[in-house]
Amino acid sequence: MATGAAWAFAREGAPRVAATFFGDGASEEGVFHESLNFAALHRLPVIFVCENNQYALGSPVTARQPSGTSITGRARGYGIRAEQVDGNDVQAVYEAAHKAALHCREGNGPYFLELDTYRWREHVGPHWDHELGVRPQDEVESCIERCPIRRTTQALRATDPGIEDAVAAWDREFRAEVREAIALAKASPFPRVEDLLCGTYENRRGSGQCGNSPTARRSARRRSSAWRPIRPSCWPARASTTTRASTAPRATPSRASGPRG
Ligand SMILES: Cc1ncc(C[n+]2csc(CCOP(=O)(O)OP(=O)(O)O)c2C)c(N)n1
Ligand SMILES: [Mg+2]
Repeated sequence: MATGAAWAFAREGAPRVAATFFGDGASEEGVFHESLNFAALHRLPVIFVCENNQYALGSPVTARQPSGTSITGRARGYGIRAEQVDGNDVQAVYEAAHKAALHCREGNGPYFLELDTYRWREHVGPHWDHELGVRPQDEVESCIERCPIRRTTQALRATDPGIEDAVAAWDREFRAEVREAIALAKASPFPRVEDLLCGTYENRRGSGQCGNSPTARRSARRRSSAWRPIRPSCWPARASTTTRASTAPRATPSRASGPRG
């Protein structure tokens, strides 16, 4: 999508840069290579940011990619300027991102950043997974030592000892924000099946409305002539389909069957 957006910027001569963020596992998808090739060929203003947290689900990068190779190296193979950065060093990431944006704005084509970091917990959810044998506990502990928030806080303290009050205020503010987000999520209803494709296809009006609103219904009618999204079998049948399908029970999303990734 970012490559497409960058193509549009380039065609329209817009002074804009697209950026896309994805994992080390995502870099093994075919579309990754297609996008890099296309962006390099057309010198598109797009920054590819790979957050390499060393795992895809519970599978380490060393078990998935040949030794002696790197994701940055693969990007360079397409002739793209690419840099591997300590992703847990906020200042280094800032400087690399600045350089990447400048490179794109000056019409030099795409830029690739591989940010080395680490995922402390399981792929989806709040639990530790080293007890399940996914990875060794000492690996997790040594990576926690590199916590980017702690490192940045220490760096700020070193330059300005008077920053302590501000740090404590940020801590309170962010913890309150997370608590509120959790409370809001728990109090919210599950999304409706009708909203499954919300945001998947272009909403020409850009209203951002989903589901069963008059605007969404109008835009769905307009879309239906141009796009034919695959209807998942759990969807309620359309009135015009066969008797068997139209009497099929309507699927109700539940926690157990909700999307996991
Ligand atoms: C196109 C596609 N292929 C496969 C999956 C299944 N899947 C979900 S997450 C995941 C691993 C992603 O790894 P990574 O990009 O490193 O993300 P992380 O696990 O670090 O969050 C896979 C294979 C998917 N959701 N979509
Ligand atoms: Mg990953």
